[in-house]
Amino acid sequence: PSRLSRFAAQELEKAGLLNKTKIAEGGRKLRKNWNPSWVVLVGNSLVFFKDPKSQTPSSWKPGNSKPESSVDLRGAQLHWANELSSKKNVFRLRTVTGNEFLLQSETDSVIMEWYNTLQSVIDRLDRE
Ligand code: I3S
Repeated sequence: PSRLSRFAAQELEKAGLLNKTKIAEGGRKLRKNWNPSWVVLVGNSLVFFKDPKSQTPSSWKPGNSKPESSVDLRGAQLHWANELSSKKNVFRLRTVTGNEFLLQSETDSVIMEWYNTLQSVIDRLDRE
């Protein structure tokens, strides 16, 4: 199965454009590299795509766009992290495998909605 098809049967909860940088991989610190990312919350996963605006129109077709990476939200931790960046509206998402991401939006309401939605999915998975 393609990397996309395993998400196809699950419920799409939210999608939008956020600034993203990965700051740790398996607990090992990484150098920041902020980039716009198309972020999709589907089922128990947060899926990252390259910013469609940075691609040519023909390369952005739902059927043939491959996720850049995805994150399993089960057991993940979410914290506001404005101390980790000079940018405003930053939160950190840490997975059970020790991968850490910062996500950011210039728009307060956008980042609040993402924070609340992600926290509710994480809480739901914790109760399962
Ligand atoms: O936490 P840091 O290291 O101050 O993060 C900044 C740097 O990663 C910087 O990259 P270089 O050090 O490779 O030039 C980035 O361009 C900045 O965006 C990072 O800081 P912010 O405050 O934007 O998260």
